[in-house]
Amino acid sequence: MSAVADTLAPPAGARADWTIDQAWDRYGDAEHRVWTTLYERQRALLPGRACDAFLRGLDSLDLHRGGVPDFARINPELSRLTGWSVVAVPGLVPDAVFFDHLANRRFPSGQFIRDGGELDYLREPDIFHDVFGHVPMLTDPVFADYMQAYGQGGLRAVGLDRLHNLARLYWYTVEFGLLQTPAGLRIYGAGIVSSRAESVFALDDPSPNRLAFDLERVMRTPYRIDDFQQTYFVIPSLDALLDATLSDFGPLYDRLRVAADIPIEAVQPGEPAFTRGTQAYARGRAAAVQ
Ligand code: HBI
Ligand code: FE
Repeated sequence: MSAVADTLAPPAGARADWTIDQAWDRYGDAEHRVWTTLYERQRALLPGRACDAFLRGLDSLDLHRGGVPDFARINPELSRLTGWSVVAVPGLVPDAVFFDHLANRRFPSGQFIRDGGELDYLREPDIFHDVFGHVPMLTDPVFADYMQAYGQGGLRAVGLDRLHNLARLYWYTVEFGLLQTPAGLRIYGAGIVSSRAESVFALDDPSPNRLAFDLERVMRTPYRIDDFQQTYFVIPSLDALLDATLSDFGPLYDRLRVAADIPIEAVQPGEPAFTRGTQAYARGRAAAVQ
């Protein structure tokens, strides 16, 4: 077995594609209560904050009924809408495995749910982040196509050393993306929409930058994994996001090989900015840890 194959070996109990059974009937009352608490908090907060596609998806999948969603119950509707299905995995899976699932319209979701005592802090994506945060957008045909195109692009990039650039594209769109609408900026990113505090911070706080989405700019910009983002990128439409990924990345990758990263809090001269952030939040947090 080659070294790469060994590192791709799934954990005990998981199938070769790293999927496991959701075992929905093994969730206890406490876990169902955590889901319902988190769901009701976000459902009350998100109208006027989450984009229409997200809210429509949330309602069409009926994610409020019966606590932790049973994939066997939501997959038929999700598949009917866009051909996607949710599969359970033990946790983060290797990039190549992750991209292969996306390229085949399978969204890998954590099977565990966070503890009731840590509703707001999350080390690793749990089923609330994955199913409440990511799955409703997969009911939108354009976003569903984007996520598959992203997976296909990831599989192509696995051989190149561009994975960190692709991870930034995922982070600043799928996880922390904002959408421009006639009614103002709206959230489509799963990391924001599944977080009570960041659902407010990302739209209302003067601290972060809110910049116009540009594929190359995003791929040159590092991101935070431990705190609110210092910069959010705004797409003009889901179609524009899909179009950006349908271009040939070859020339882009050649430019990225010699392009320096752009500092996480920078606003480039002349670049379109909805908000030039104060970065007061990030500076306050940095000062607090010294
Ligand atoms: N695995 N289960 C899971 N969920 C993710 O979001 C995930 C992953 N593996 C890799 C990965 N994300 C990153 O490579 C992407 O952010 C690009
Ligand atoms: Fe996620």
